[in-house]
Amino acid sequence: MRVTVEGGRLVRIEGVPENRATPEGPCLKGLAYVERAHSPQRIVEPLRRQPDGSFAPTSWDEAIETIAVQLERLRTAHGPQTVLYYTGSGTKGLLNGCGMAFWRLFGGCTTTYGDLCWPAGLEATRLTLGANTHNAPWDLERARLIVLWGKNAAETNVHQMPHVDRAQAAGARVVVIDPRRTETAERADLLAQLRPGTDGALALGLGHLLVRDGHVDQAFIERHVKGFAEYASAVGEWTPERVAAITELPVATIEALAQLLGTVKPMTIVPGFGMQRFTNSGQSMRAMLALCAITGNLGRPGAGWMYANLQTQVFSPVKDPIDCYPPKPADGIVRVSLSTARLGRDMLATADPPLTFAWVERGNPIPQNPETTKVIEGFRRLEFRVVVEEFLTDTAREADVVLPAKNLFEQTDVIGAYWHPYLQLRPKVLEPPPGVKPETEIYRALGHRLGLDDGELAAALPGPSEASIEDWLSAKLAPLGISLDQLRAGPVLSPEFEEVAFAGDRFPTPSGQVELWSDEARARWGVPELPSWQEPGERPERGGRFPLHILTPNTKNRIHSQFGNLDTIRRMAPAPFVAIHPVDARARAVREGDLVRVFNDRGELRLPVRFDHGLKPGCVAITNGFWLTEGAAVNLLSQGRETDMGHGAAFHDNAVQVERA
Ligand SMILES: Nc1nc2c(c(=O)[nH]1)N[C@H]1C(S)=C(S)[C@@H](COP(=O)(O)OP(=O)(O)OC[C@H]3O[C@@H](n4cnc5c(=O)[nH]c(N)nc54)[C@H](O)[C@@H]3O)O[C@H]1N2
Ligand SMILES: Nc1nc2c(c(=O)[nH]1)N[C@H]1C(S)=C(S)[C@@H](COP(=O)(O)OP(=O)(O)OC[C@H]3O[C@@H](n4cnc5c(=O)[nH]c(N)nc54)[C@H](O)[C@@H]3O)O[C@H]1N2
Ligand SMILES: [Mo]
Repeated sequence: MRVTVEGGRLVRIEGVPENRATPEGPCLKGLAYVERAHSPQRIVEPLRRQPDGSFAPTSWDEAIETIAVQLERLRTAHGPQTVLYYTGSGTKGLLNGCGMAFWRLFGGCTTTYGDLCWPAGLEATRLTLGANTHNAPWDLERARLIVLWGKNAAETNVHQMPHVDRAQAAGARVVVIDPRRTETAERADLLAQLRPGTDGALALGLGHLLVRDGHVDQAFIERHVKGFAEYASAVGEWTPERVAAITELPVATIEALAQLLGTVKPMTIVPGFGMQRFTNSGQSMRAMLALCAITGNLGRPGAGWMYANLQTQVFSPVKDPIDCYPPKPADGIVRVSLSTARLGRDMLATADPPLTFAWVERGNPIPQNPETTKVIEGFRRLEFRVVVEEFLTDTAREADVVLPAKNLFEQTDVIGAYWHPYLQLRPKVLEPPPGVKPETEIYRALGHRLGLDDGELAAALPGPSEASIEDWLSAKLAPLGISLDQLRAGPVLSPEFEEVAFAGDRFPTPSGQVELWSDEARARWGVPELPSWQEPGERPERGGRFPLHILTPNTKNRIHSQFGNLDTIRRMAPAPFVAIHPVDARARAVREGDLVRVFNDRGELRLPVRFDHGLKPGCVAITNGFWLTEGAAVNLLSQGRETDMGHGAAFHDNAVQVERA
């Protein structure tokens, strides 16, 4: 982003054409930072909870003193691992991730493993291809067939759409596979609205047809694919008729899809994150990935699997998935023992030592993690809670002390990406409001008060000056051969950047081949060595108590629980609603605009209905990220359940009923 500051205020945000992936500039949310940076709702001083439950401003000295007294008391009583250090996916960055260094100096802490976002797909990809990397974003323009599978790029990856458009203008076909008719689907030549959670079955059925019709790349398979013979025999039972019955897609649609996949090359599959939020989704992603392998659509321009690009995650543990798995080799300091997907339940069950203190930073776990009720219970059970936040979120409202957070314009950092291959400098362009300190300064102040070793503290965290921060960043970047001066000049391609991933057909798996057969899948996750499909854990039953499938996708108007509080966004998306197909509404005597209860045994939401003729009947949809205070925290309905691999969260394995309120 190129930002213009006038008189200490942000006045304009534009694109940076040097970043070839995002030249058009920001979406609505990016533009809304003009409002957000100076929002009157921002927390601009520490807040202390009062006996009556309200918050009152307090000084930094008092806030640090209060927190330090609690930390010392609870560490003495239970040891340092009584502290839960929880971070989410709010602003990321090389420096922004420095908190763990503080907690190590404190003596240790407890933290989470897994992730809310993408791990089932990451692990499926790693098992199959050996690494999570993909062709350059703009390479998509060379595809002749683009399959947007459970991905709504028009809302969640807006910068991908110009590449899709240009490919399409050059004659490419576009397929969308999604239970909802999304904005992305408006571009599609073919939309397959399958039953949620059945993607694995569809993929195995497509494999069946590709093998049956000889639409496979024998030369590629012989040299580079492990387990094809076993796979070809396993897909034998996945006939179009059986797959149609499972997916609720017409046989003709399945045949048409297979015809496209088998005959149009090069093909890129762009799988999203939505379809890997099920208990069966790692295996489903492996089944989908097999389609690239058997058609030879890997390691070629315009071809491949565009899921996640970790090329720029040069300083994140996600690079090494082993890091995200429990049990972590015990270093006696950090206990990595809570499943992010089961945060509430695991907080309540933790013993030896029990959790008594939480520090939350860059995340809003109460509405965003599964099973909101349990997460609230987990937080309320603690003796003391600190939340570092820009706004009074649902999680901040549970705190004993809220510390104000700087925003991304107020401290220099280096950032990577999920999808594009650039590392970028994010220089400080605004002074934080007078009462706001960046996390580094919060930790330094707390460290001094706790009597942590000055030298160690100084080695772990930079000082407040720009020079100190730049030295710190430079030291971290040096091993990568990147300098701050280079980054100052503009976006820098990651040293790991490849225009075409897996070019030369080198796959860093144990066998060096694409592994349709993976011994590690069985050994690590207890799933079959070959891709397979089984029903998701929670299946809506027609005629049962909870017959509807609830989807909680992302929206162009927010990033998860962020931005919804701004006027700019409110104008576009004033209030939450539940989308329902008129057929399902009529069966419940519900009219457009009626207030309904959306509920299951875990919770209930009361929302107005909006008809959506483009939704697959049997599904309802509420975008995730609304706050409890807005009455639409969707995770009141979900259960803390992990995906079959990678310790992701199976948000979409979730059945509900809808009734007039
Ligand atoms: N505007 C905006 N952009 C974002 C975000 C945001 O909050 N707002 N969040 C960012 C983050 S952290 C993430 S993880 C990504 C996520 O972005 P996406 O990958 O697009 O993920 P979702 O929106 O969760 O789901 C995408 C689609 O999957 C569909 N879907 C649900 N269940 C199934 C299924 O069983 N099968 C199939 N085939 N499709 C299914 C949903 O209907 C939805 O349209 O977006 C990123 N970009
Ligand atoms: N039901 C359902 N639930 C979902 C999903 C879904 O599809 N369905 N999607 C999941 C996914 S993919 C994700 S990634 C998660 C996201 O969930 P979270 O990781 O909790 O992320 P956000 O909701 O974006 O909240 C981030 C918070 O960090 C704060 N913040 C931003 N920058 C900073 C900073 O520099 N310092 C500090 N201290 N705070 C900062 C913001 O104000 C914001 O309140 O939600 C997950 N939850
Ligand atoms: Mo995410």
